[in-house]
Amino acid sequence: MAEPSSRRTQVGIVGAGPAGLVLGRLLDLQGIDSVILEARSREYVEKRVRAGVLEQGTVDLMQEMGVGDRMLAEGLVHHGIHLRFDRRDHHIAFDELTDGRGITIYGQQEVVKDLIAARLEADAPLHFEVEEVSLADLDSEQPLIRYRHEGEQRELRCDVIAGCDGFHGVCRETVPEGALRFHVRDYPFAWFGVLAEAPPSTEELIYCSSERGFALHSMRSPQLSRLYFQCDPDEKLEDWPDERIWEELHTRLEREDDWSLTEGPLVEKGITPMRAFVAEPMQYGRLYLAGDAVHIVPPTGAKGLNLAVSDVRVLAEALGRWFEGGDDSLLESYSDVCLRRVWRTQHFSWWMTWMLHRFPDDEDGFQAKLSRAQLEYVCSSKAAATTLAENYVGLSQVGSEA
Ligand code: FAS
Ligand code: PHB
Repeated sequence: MAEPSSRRTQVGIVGAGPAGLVLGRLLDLQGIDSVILEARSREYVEKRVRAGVLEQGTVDLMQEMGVGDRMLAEGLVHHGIHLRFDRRDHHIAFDELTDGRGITIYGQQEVVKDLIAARLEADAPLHFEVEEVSLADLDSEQPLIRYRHEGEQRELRCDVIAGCDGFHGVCRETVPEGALRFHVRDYPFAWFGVLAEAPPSTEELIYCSSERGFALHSMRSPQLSRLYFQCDPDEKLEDWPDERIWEELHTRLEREDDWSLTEGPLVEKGITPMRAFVAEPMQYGRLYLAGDAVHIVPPTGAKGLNLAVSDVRVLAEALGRWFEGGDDSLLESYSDVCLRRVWRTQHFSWWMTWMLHRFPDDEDGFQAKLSRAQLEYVCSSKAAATTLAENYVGLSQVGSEA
């Protein structure tokens, strides 16, 4: 068998989702070599419909990285959200509660497209459709990535490896058994998500708690609505014809006045399980895990993508200090620094989820009463509303974060 072709780089990055691509860009801007290896095709990753909300910090970083022009032109800047219950709306005004911070609606696939374009324009290595990725020598000073690409077996020697390959990737699985601790919560429901060719029926997102369960009216553009509703985790797409989907959304999102939800052709449907997951620590030897590869948050807080970006901001700064001046202090504390924000985000996502969803095992309605009390408190107290607002737009600092 032919010898595998081998080369080396400073940082081997597995995965070209938001985590891998932002890390690659941040390293490139510091003159640090990296190679990104992605299992899927470029077309697939640029079409994958996922997150939609960018925190202020993510928006600012996109601009600092020189990839924010299309986001600024096409993204929808929002200054608040609506909480809807008892068929009435309560506006949470982010700008008034957080010295002017807001969010931008800009699909994850658009972020991915912009970052891929910048990577290819910089002529930095990004290989799609790689196969059989495996890692070795993680506790050495020259960890190794083996993979197949274009029919050829290859080896990539690195100074460090960044595991940015998502929840189902290989990197976390490569860490020897017993070296990681896992924290898991599976929620007793999922989200049924649709993308509709219909102008949004609201200027800003509507998070709705109804007797039949949670519903969310989001969007992607003035022509595209993104909608979700809470469903059983074992729901099947084939049991939901378009008519039934719209009927459920109309029922849950109903408002006491003549507001109505505009329908349109459904161009994407999917069921996303609701789970919370954290692996600790987020590093092993010369492997650093980031994004969904090491944590999953329920999407109620719109945090998944933003948390992935927060991880790699820390990692890029740590690698810069180490390659530049040999200072490995931030690399040593990478996991501790990131986990403070990870757990703050887990708490906020859990808090939003229990406040807005119906729990199937809540026979005596005790949980529903607590959720209602919390909703009413958030809608009547500036202090409570500020808690939601500052977490939703993204905290600039968490605890004693460096
Ligand atoms: P990603 O999963 O995005 O990227 C990992 C990349 O690694 C993928 O491109 C994958 O193909 C690649 N990969 C995997 N295994 C590999 C291997 N062996 N070799 C090479 N490459 C490999 N978050 C929100 O905030 N709001 C939402 O509405 C929302 N909806 C979601 C819906 C779904 C179905 C899913 C799965 C997630 C959703 N999320 C949402 C969370 C999502 O946005 C993630 O937080 C975000 O994609 C995290 O980015 P990464 O960590 O880069 O992981
Ligand atoms: C989305 O637009 O996809 C979205 C918005 C807010 C969330 C989750 C998803 O909390």
